Amino acid sequence: MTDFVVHSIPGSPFGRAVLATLEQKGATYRFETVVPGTLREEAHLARHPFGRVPVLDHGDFRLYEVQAILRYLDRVLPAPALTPADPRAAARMDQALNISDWYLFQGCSNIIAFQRVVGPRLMGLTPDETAIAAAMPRAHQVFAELSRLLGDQTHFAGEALSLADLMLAAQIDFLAMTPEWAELTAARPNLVAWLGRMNALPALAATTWDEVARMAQAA
Ligand SMILES: N[C@@H](CCC(=O)N[C@@H](CS)C(=O)NCC(=O)O)C(=O)O
Repeated sequence: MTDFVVHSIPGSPFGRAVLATLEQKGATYRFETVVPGTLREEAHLARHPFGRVPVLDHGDFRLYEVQAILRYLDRVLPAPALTPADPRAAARMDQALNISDWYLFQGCSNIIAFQRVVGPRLMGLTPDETAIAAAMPRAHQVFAELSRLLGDQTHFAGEALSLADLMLAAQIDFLAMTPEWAELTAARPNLVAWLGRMNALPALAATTWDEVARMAQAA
């Protein structure tokens, strides 16, 4: 019996960040599928007034917005800690989380990963090459900055895994499935090595699109 319920869509990178955090904490949870196309319907708007996923239920407490969910999980499930104790390392974690939301997702992966992976797989769409090409300068800017911030550290907030790594890995793993990945990382081998370390984590292996689709079927 678990009191964590994650409402999401298999394939959602935001949903994966939440699931990977629960896995990393060793928590048990239940996955509830939100059917794509029903996000603006009353039943889902009652969970999330902005019609997005994921939503977390913890007993009678309901929460949406991934950063809030991740920090909440790190407080109620304190081990292993996923927020550095050092204020500067914690600030780097927060910075990386916001880069993920504001610059990596918006205008970069919501275009490139959508056009290359999500649209074709979920909706049978043909990638819009013009939109992808227009997003590449932004993608290079974001990858250059992420590479600079990571430097020769093993993780974004230093030497320990943090919430930022789980969020960024969930987003960046999608871009790694696109042909643009080679160009974006050609001069940034530290990002390739970091993603390799992330994907070796059981928490990320347990939350790939296919694994989450299996969870959805089993529910
Ligand atoms: N700021 C939101 C973003 C969540 C988000 O954009 N989720 C995507 C799925 S990965 C979504 O619900 N998209 C549906 C839509 O835009 O209609 C959060 O942090 O939870």
